[in-house]
This record gives sequence, structure tokens and C-alpha cells, in this order.
Amino acid sequence: MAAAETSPFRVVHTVCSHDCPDSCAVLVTVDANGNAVKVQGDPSQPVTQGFLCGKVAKYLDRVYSPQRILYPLKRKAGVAKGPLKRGEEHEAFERVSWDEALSSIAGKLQQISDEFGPESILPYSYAGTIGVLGFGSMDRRFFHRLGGSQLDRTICSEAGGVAWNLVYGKKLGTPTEDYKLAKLIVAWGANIHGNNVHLWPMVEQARRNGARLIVIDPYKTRTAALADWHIAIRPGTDAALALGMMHVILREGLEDRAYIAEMTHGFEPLAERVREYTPERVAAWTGMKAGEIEQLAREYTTTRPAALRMNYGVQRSENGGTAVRAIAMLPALTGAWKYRGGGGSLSTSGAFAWNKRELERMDLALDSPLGRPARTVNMSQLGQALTELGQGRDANVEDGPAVQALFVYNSNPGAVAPNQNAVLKGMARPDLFTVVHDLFFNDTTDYADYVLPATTFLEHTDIQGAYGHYFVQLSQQAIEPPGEARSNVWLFGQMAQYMDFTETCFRDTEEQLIRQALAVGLDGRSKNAGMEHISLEDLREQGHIPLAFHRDPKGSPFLPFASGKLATPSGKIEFYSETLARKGKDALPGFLPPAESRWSEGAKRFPLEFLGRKADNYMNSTFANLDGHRKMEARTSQRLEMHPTDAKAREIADGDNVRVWNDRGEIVLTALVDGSVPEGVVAGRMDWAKFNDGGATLNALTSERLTDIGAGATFYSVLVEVAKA
Ligand SMILES: Nc1nc2c(c(=O)[nH]1)N[C@H]1C(S)=C(S)[C@@H](COP(=O)(O)OP(=O)(O)OC[C@H]3O[C@@H](n4cnc5c(=O)[nH]c(N)nc54)[C@H](O)[C@@H]3O)O[C@H]1N2
Ligand SMILES: Nc1nc2c(c(=O)[nH]1)N[C@H]1C(S)=C(S)[C@@H](COP(=O)(O)OP(=O)(O)OC[C@H]3O[C@@H](n4cnc5c(=O)[nH]c(N)nc54)[C@H](O)[C@@H]3O)O[C@H]1N2
Ligand code: SF4
Ligand SMILES: [Mo]
Repeated sequence: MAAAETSPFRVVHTVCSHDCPDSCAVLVTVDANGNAVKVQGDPSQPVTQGFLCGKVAKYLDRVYSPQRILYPLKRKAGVAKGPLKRGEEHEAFERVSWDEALSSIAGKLQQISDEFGPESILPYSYAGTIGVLGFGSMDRRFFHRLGGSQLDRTICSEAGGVAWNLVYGKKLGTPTEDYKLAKLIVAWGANIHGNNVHLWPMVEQARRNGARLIVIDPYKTRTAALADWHIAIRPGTDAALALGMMHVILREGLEDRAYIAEMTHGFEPLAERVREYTPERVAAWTGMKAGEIEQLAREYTTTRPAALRMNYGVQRSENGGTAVRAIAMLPALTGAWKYRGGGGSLSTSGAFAWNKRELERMDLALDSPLGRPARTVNMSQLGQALTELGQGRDANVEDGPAVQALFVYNSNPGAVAPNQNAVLKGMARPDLFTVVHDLFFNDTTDYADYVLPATTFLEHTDIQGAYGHYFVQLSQQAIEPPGEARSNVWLFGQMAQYMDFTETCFRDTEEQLIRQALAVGLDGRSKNAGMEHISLEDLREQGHIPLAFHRDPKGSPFLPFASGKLATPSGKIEFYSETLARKGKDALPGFLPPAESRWSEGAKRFPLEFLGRKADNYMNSTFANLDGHRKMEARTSQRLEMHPTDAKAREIADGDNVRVWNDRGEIVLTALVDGSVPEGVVAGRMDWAKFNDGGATLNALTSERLTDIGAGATFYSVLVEVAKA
């Protein structure tokens, strides 16, 4: 008893802020000296269920890594920008005080703004943290007020997100917890085991109750290896498969007529369209047998409940938007949304109605030197933005002044952005002024003029939703930041002070920002739709609170699209989209092979389709610098996975060094001939250039071409050739 009372430990509720659908509730144990000594999944959070993935279970290795950047740093005079070997980065920089860093950066940005216009300053951020504040609040205010270019954050999910919303109006889906009730689960371009591991226990529970798991993925993921049926579809042909399934469903009269009549728009033209997608034609594209397409359509339609787990894999292809649209229509044809545990999900993020207007303060753009919102630059075309903008060339990005300053935070574009050689060429420009706010030296800091130390989610306070569940969660600061590391909110608040921005919103504290995100009313409760029962005080006490519709007070399930009016223009599920028609696009889904695929001219020179995939033990490029994580990833690290036939044709054996190249670049990897990819497809895992002898990542091969819908990146529509090095 006495021991418990005097326990020197306290436990703090935080939230894993990495870019993962699961947004786990993480309990951090802190000792009397203020050091975190343990991280664990919160057992009371229904999705986290008390466990963390392998990456974050070892999180203290990251928090207390001796490699962390602890102080603001400035590039030493005379040291050119360019790749540095690991461990040598410190020699390129010298320590400066925060005051010196902030005043020098502010002075330089002011000078650039005066000389070239503020739009020549480009922020570059993505999802280093997906905490609401850290992802986009003070930073957005700062760049709006500054007049810096706006960044179109397309690198991950825009193609699929826009496509989903064209069909359903809102990114909602079957609650993760309900997947356990499904009798059929189709993981379609979704690497559940690697990227969304808290869905797996639900899948297992469903299977114990007799459910089947089908995985549609060209790559044999661990999820695929454990499936009842793995369909190794050819990359970029998913729209054809979905249309072929619709063909079979309608031909055999398996659709749910009553649901279609009540809930959908444009069924007749869709029915007409899918007539051309016979199983035979679809088989020729997808590499499946016609009978398999029929079997899949029948099993999907006649099993109830059937849940479709899409994630963002499918939409990284040139026609990925259309593919997501077509797949998303399947549960609307079969009425799968009517059954608890049926339907499916791409993302649940549409459920979180944060008060972004207040957080981001777009109106501050009117006070910028421009007096209007600035131009927009697509983050998936960073290479073009840095090398072609403002040069009067036919850049495929909105025009305007050349980029003179790049402010990077929450992202490692040197490793993760497509067309790496163009990106690095741009970042190496001696006239470009670059600031990077991060926790570690990485492929981007090698090109920085200033490197500023950032915090982990243990070291700052934030509030978070999720794209894989329906809980609002509070992440409380558990420990002091090491050295002089500071949060994104702190940095951009300070930047505003040093730029002499007088608006009081730049002095908001994290607590004030959280209250704004929640739109807290006089009664202390949120005014955001679905959050009306939530107060900051309750969050402090409970850590996580489900959204209203998901609270399930009467035991009634959350069925997002079973009935009622939707947020689409017609108020219904849209098979036919007037929105697309007005833009001169195909109002119905159809299949076009990607311009970079086995069907294109380019395949004569580059006959292999390349999948530059995520690593199971890293988070995009995050964690790749930590020895423990590298050990877990060792089997596939710096490997090119090949089919035995493709390897043999090139006289390549397992373990040989191979050169992988196309017109954009090349990378040398080690062949792994293990049957994880079908013939004609090769695959690699994301990593840092610093860990590759040739100084490249897989993105040396990927292109800046954009998706058909949503202008997203096309990481999975890439052709290459391979030879023994
Ligand atoms: N361990 C780990 N977890 C992560 C991440 C990570 O890097 N590592 N990243 C996080 C991020 S940022 C995101 S966006 C999510 C994404 O999570 P997922 O959507 O699961 O993303 P991907 O791994 O890109 O793609 C999933 C699968 O799609 C397959 N695929 C590629 N091309 C095609 C195709 O044409 N058709 C079909 N059917 N499948 C295809 C790939 O082989 C891959 O196995 O995961 C998050 N979680
Ligand atoms: N070839 C290929 N390329 C891809 C993909 C792919 O599948 N294949 N996936 C794409 C996808 S889906 C995505 S989402 C992008 C991801 O691209 P990024 O969002 O750039 O993801 P990370 O590589 O995780 O880099 C995030 C960086 O933010 C830092 N960070 C973490 N927390 C904070 C913080 O609080 N403040 C600041 N200032 N920094 C912080 C981390 O240390 C890390 O360096 O990559 C894309 N690139
Ligand atoms: S990365 Fe994903 S699975 Fe791992 S702890 Fe974070 S939210 Fe959970
Ligand atoms: Mo992503």
C-alpha cells in the first residue's frame, strides 16, 4: 500500500503520432528523474488493445538515441550542400543559439520576400506527426501570414481520398472493431500486417468465426501469405478487376436492387458501362483467370457481412483514383453497408470535424504582402518546383517565381519524394536557402543551411484523431525535450515573433490551440459535429473518447452508408459523377492501363514493373537510422525482390548485386529471388540514400507524373530494367 502511494513512477497518456491508421494510445511510464522508462499500448483503448507495433514498442531507442539533434545548427562557411556519410554530418554544421538561428532565418526570409516575392518561399511538410497541432496549425498560420507558397499535400492519399469522396462524400467506413463480425474480409492493396497491425486481431477473430481472408496485392505480404486466397494482381489493373466483378454481379443478378434504388445515383449508365468488362477481357489485364474473377465476384456478393479493407496502396498508380472509385462502388452494388461488419473502409478521417478554419487561419493571407492566398505547389512535384519553376519552362506545376527558400518540417523529401535526382539537384542549388526542422540528420538535412531540433510525441502536447478508427485522443507531454529540441508549434510561434507578426494568434499556447481545434464552447464542450460530448478536461482524465455516433450508447451499430442522405452533390452514393463530367473527365469508372506499365511503349526498354514499397519495420523513412529497427528489417533491406524467371533471364542469382535503372535514375541493390513478386514485377523497400552505397533511394526511379484523380504521386507506376552490377 505504502509502496504504491510513494511510487516514484507516473504514467502519462500519449498518442503515437506517426503516419499510421492505428493512432495508438501509448502509456508512457516516467520515473522520478523525469525519464521515460517504458512505453506500452493502452489496454483500455479498444483498437490499441494494449499492444504496440514492433516499431514503436522500441520507441525509447528513438527518444533517447545518441544520434538526436539537440541544438540549432548552421552550415559551416564553405561547406557545400550535398550527401554526407552517416556520422559525418556534425562536421558540416556548427551549433548556434535559438536566438541566432531564428533571427538569421527570419532576416533571410524577409530579404527573399522583399526581393522575389513571398511566394518564392516554399514550406514542405507532410506527416512526421499527425497530431492535429503538429501536422497543421501554427505552421499554417505562419506561412499564410508570410505569403509563402501553399503546398498541395498530395504525396500520400489525395488520389484515393478525392476518389472515395466522389462516391461517398465523406471518408467514413466500417469501424475497425466491427471487422471481427465479417464473414469475408478482402484486403485490397492494404498491407494489414505491416501497416495497420491493429486490424489484424479483428481479422483473426473473424476467421476463428469462419470468415475468409482474400488479399489482392501483386506482392506477397505477410498478410497475403496468411490469406485463404492471395490474388497477385498485376500492378495498376485494379479498376479492371472491380469493373469485371461488377460485370459478373450484374450479369448474374446478384446486386441488391432495393439498396441501389434507395441509396445510389447513376446505376443505369454504370450497368451499361460494365457490360464491356467481361471476365475474359479483365483476365487479360489482371493476369487472373476468367473463372477466378467470377469466383471472386460470387464469393464477395453472396457472403454477408463482407468487408473491403482498402488502404492507400491501390491509389499510388497512375489510374489509382479511378481504381479506388471503382472498388469503392462494390459494396454499394451489393448492399454490404447494411450489415454490421460489412461495407469497408479506406479512411475514417472524414469523421473528425476539427475546426481547421480557426487552427490554420487562411484569412491571414490577406495580411501578407500578397494580400491574397498564394499560389499552390504540388508536393509530389518538388523536383520540378525546385528546378523549373520561374524559369519560363513548361513546368507541369503552377507558375510564379522560382523557389528561393525551402522550409522543411515533418518530412524527409530527400528520401521520400518522387524523382529523387531532380529533388536533390534542386536542393543542391547553392542559391536556395533551406531550413530543416527534424530529430535526426537525414537525406534532407544534408542540403540544409539551418537544421533545427524537433521533438517526439513524448515531448509535446497534442490532440489527435485517426484515419483508422473513431477516437479523439489527447497526447500529453510526458518528458522534457532533450537538449534544446522544440515542437512545431513552438518553432512557428517563435518564427512569427522574429518576423514581427503582431497578430495575437501567434502567441497561442498548445492548450489554447487544442481548445480551438475542439471549438470549445462556454460550457467547456466541443461544438464540432460528433464531438459535442467532449471536453478537454474529460480528455485529460480519460485519454481517449469515441466520437458521438460511435459511442454506441444503445448498442446500435455505426453503419456509415446504410441509409440517409450523403454529402455528395446528389445526396446519394454516386456511380455516375456529374462533378467529373463537368471537368471533362469520365463520369463513370473505366480502365486505362497506366502510361508507365507493361502495355506502354516504354516497356520495350524497361520491361519490369517496379514497386518501391514501404518497409514493415520503418515508417516511410522514419526509424531507418536506428540499429534495432534495421536489424528487424535486415532480410529485405537494400534488396530487390525478383521472380525466378526474371532473374534467370538476366543471369541473376539470389545475393547478386544488381543495377536497377530507368531514364530518371538508378540504384544498386542486392537481388532477393524468393517468389514474393509475380513474373514481370520487381519490388524494393523504402530506406535512406545514406544506407545505399550509391547514395540513392528507390525514389531515384519513381516519377513526378500525377494520378488521374487528386493529383497524387504515382509511386507504383514505374518501369525499370535490371542487370547484374
Ligand atoms: N510499417 C509501416 N507502416 C506504415 C507505413 C510504413 O512505411 N511502414 N506507412 C504509413 C503510411 S504513410 C501509409 S499512407 C499507410 C499505407 O498503407 P497501405 O495502404 O497498406 O500502403 P502501401 O504499403 O503503400 O500499399 C499496400 C499494398 O499495396 C500493394 N500494391 C502496390 N501496387 C498495387 C496495385 O496496383 N494494386 C494492388 N491491389 N495493390 C498494390 C503493395 O504491394 C502493398 O503491399 O501505411 C502506414 N503504415
Ligand atoms: N517509393 C516510395 N516513396 C514514398 C512512398 C512509397 O510507398 N514508396 N510513400 C509515400 C507516402 S504514403 C508518404 S505519407 C510519404 C511520407 O513522407 P514523410 O511524411 O516525409 O515521412 P517520413 O519519411 O516518415 O518523414 C517524416 C519526418 O518527420 C520527422 N518528424 C517526426 N515528428 C516530427 C515533428 O514533430 N516535427 C518535425 N519538424 N519533424 C518531425 C521525422 O523524423 C522524419 O524525418 O512518403 C511517400 N514516399
Ligand atoms: S506506428 Fe501505428 S501501430 Fe505502431 S504504435 Fe504507432 S499507431 Fe500504433
Ligand atoms: Mo502515407
